[in-house]
Amino acid sequence: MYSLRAASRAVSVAASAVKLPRNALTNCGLRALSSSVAPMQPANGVATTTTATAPAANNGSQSASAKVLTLETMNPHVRTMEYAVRGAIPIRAEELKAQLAKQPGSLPFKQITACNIGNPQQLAQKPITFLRQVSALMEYADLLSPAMIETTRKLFPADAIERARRNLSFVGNAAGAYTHSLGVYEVRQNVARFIEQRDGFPASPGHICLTSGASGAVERVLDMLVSNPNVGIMIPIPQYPLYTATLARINAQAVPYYLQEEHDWQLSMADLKRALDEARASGTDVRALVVINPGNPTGGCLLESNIAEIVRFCEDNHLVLLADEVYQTNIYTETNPFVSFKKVVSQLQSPVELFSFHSISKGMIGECGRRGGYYEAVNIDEDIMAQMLKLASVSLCPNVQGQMAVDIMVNPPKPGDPSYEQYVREIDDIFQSMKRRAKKLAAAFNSLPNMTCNDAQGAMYLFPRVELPQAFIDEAKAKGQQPDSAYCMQMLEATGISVVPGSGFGQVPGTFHFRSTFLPPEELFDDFIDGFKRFHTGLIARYSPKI
Ligand code: DCS
Repeated sequence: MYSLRAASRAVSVAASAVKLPRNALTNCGLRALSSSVAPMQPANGVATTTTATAPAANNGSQSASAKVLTLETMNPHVRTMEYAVRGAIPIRAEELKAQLAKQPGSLPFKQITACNIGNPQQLAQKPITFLRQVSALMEYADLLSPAMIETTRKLFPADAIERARRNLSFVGNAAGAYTHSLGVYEVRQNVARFIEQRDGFPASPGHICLTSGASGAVERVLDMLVSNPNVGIMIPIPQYPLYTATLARINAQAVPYYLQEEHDWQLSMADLKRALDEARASGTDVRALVVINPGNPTGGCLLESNIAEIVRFCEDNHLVLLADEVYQTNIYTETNPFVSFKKVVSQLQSPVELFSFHSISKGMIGECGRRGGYYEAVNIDEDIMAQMLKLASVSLCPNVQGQMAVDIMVNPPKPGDPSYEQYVREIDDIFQSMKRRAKKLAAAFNSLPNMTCNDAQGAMYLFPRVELPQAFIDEAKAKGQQPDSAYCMQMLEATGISVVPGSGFGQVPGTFHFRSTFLPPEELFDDFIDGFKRFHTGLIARYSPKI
């Protein structure tokens, strides 16, 4: 079994054993976050020596008990990968959670507050009723049979019943069967209509591919782009570590550009140019630019004028544009409304090759575990589209319930439908609550000594900057720990709050951040903030020079 301790060990070994793709990344503080806080430990209770297991039949010259698959023999690119969102701190949080379950009262807090991941339903966000009604009916289609339909009508609104019937007809009345590898055609048609209505420009189902979450979509596009280890992909710093992890796994170069913390994490064209020029001058074959808008972990939302500059930049510099737009409905600012890259590319009639990504995990839908998402391919060569279909077909199809949730996200109940009002109310309640929580947490962070935080214009996270006292930094370094990781680990041990150190996303060297979601339930928010404040002010007081 894959124990927590083994997982923790894997993270720390990965972190300490290998380098990230290019030194540039270590220059932006994106490196081993976990080795510093989860030093390799013997696995208690787990047989670690091969003598403990029965020797396998082996006619080779190796010792009979030697494993074929070891840290030394495994794929080094997988070993290199790091993914801090589920790194050493969340792994320790799982251990503490298990301890609390076994021995309540044994820790200075009552529960673990998982602010390390944008996983709203884990923190008690209610699922959207219509989505679950349709899913339930599709899962147990007997409820739609003549024998049961009268009872079903008493429990489900007519439009949910109708939608389930229609969606089942798209999949041959078999929700458990494989679909087309690009996803159900009718769902892709609805995605195309949604994009057309959002942007005012045509979209085609033939250019849409449904995927198991946006993660699958991003990985597939990166797989297509990277043909040799010298290929570079420009990524923002700070970034969502799916990008660095995937680039490490497929052995490509991450070319970092910096977002500007002092300007609400906006993207600087000057820094894009600097990063591209430097990478190309050093021989890297830079092929694509990733933009995350709204930003993770920053929450920054790009202005339309900036998006247009980015499109022109890609055109001028022969770069494919990857627009990660999974937070497109999580926008809390009036000044920076969401504008899609597809819209701007269409407005400019740009020939730039664009992939844009969306997901059911975010927004107000929050159905992370259903694994639904899509990408739209714009201006992509038809031969490449055929290759992408082949690539998709190897994984057979994205999971069906994820596809159906995409369908509801892009084609929700309409005015006049029985479920319309409830749907709109549920979405709006979640949205307003997220907006309040975003403001409240940023205000709390900004009220504290040694801490500054930009408001979240969008997404689900805050990325505050912490001025760690020199004595704390020195102490962490003396123990071989990264200071931001040590800070986050101490926060977890003192409060049960699990966040991710800034080094997991990348940050300007010498600065320290952490990422926290603002997803804890509103009724627990004051306690959550109080716990954090006590921890932070206590730590700052303990380590600051006494005057
Ligand atoms: N892109 C961005 C910017 C994300 O933040 C995430 C998930 C994804 C893609 C992938 O999402 P799905 O595969 O679920 O569609 N964000 C992770 C995070 O930082 N917290 O939660 C998950």
